[in-house]
Amino acid sequence: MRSVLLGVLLILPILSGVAVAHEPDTFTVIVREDRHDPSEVSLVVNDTVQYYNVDSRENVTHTIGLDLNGDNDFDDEGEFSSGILHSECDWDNDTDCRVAWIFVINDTALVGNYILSDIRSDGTEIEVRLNIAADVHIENAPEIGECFGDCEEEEDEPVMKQSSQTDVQKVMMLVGMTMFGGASALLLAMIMQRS
Ligand SMILES: [Ca+2]
Ligand SMILES: [Ca+2]
Repeated sequence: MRSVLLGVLLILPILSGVAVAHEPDTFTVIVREDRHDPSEVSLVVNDTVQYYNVDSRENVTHTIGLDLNGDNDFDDEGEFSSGILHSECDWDNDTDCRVAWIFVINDTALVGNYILSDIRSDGTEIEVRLNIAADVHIENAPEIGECFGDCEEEEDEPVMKQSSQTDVQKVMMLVGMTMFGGASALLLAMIMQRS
């Protein structure tokens, strides 16, 4: 019994560790004429964030990215961007046209809190936030002992079964003896009555 309990105690933290492990999520940001919905996204490595441009003003495009040196473009060292986002595309004639930036966070080097810029083609600009955290797993789960599994159970259980069988046998014997005693007394009483 103790070993079974020990086994359960060992398994529980592992199960909860699995439960805590992160499933990749996808976050969607709607890029509007005047703002992003939402204006701040917090996610972890292996998640995806997608920025959809729904600003349908004619000839206005958006480019979202990290402008580290503030020179209003995204081509300097350590910078990244969506590329130009249109509100609609004619993919038959322009296969490179994009309405969305699907940013897969697949590198732990991206961990950090960013202030991104959305630079519009009309010269205006807003700042939005993207917070990328490390995907923290429970790494210090209890060590799996040598006796993980059923190595001890077999030693204890037969002993328990044996002792419970013995108890049943004892009870049966007691019942049998009581019945035998009762029958004997009855027989004796009948014999005495006759004589
Ligand atoms: Ca720049
Ligand atoms: Ca530059």
